[in-house]
Amino acid sequence: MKLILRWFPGEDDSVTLQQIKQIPGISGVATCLPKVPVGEVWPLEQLIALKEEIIAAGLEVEVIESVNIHEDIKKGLPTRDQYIENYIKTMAHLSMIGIKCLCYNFMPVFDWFRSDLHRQLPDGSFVMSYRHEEVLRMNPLKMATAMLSKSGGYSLPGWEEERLAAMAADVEYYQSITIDQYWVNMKYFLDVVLPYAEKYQIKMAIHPDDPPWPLFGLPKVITNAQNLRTFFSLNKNPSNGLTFCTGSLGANLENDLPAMAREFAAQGRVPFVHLRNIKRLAPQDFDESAHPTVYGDLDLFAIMKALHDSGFNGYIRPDHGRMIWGEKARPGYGLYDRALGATYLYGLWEAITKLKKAEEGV
Ligand code: CS2
Ligand code: MN
Repeated sequence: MKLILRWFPGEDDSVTLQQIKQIPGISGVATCLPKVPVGEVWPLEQLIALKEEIIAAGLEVEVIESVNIHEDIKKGLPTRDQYIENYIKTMAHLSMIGIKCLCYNFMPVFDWFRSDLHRQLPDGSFVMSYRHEEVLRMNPLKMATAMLSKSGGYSLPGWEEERLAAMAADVEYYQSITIDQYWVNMKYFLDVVLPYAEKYQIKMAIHPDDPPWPLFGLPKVITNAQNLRTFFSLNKNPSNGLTFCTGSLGANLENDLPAMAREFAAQGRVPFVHLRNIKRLAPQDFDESAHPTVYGDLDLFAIMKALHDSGFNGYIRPDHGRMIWGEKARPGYGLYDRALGATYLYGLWEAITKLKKAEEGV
């Protein structure tokens, strides 16, 4: 298991590599080239420079989060082939700098979203929260504008400017296609890309839909165990994997996360894990809470144990953190609470490993 942190290059992060290096147990970062427009090839020179910067700070870079998928691929338009070709070229470049895991998502139109990026709790900390009724009262564009206006000047991952312009038309388009068609579009992408992933020794790791339920008539598919089984049946290539994001999958009350972690990790389908906790206030309302089990509804210990028992040997990162100690940073991606989360996760892993060894009498 390798514990990593997400980091954004090019002065687009309040957190420095030097600070990350000082967090106990962290071996490297998950990163990206946020300025390359979605659908274009990631230039090799920029990737080499990025790697050099990270290595110089004493950290590894083996995970990319994310190379986002052009909307035409998700829509299944004839123009998708050119974007898939670009995606494969990007993968070739990533393999040249030693990337082993590529996180991406197949969420239509927009990435994760919350109704509030800055909700204060009684202890003074700020969390991101989701209230379903509030979201239903907004239209997608209003929601996007609200999200971006609260991002503190940082780019929001998955909320690229060029996507927003076409948002209304995109939402309408997806309302006109069936969920079955969406699966077909996903399979088309996987069938072309996965043989290359295997050749380049890159594990693809799809991120679940966040939140994991239908909204605005958009197709949401990476949401529960049954749909994940469908996803893996689309293409059995060993490079076809999942980013097991507890905060995303865990928002759905019916998802039994330790059981899901066990099932998919035992099949070798989990190269990457995002660990965070959520506190549910109603079936579809939640706050993103501090990482330890006691602060939320997810049993982080049981999830880690399930991964450990299943021989998990991939990358783990603490996911979104709260904003504490007066920190100003990109929503969800400050230093302090993610560092606390990382230390907690590191401790859980050490305890599980040592207890097992003791039980086995090693
Ligand atoms: C988010 C996403 O929940 C999360 O991890 O920060 O931006 C996530 O990185 C992407 O959806 C992965 O493609
Ligand atoms: Mn996540």
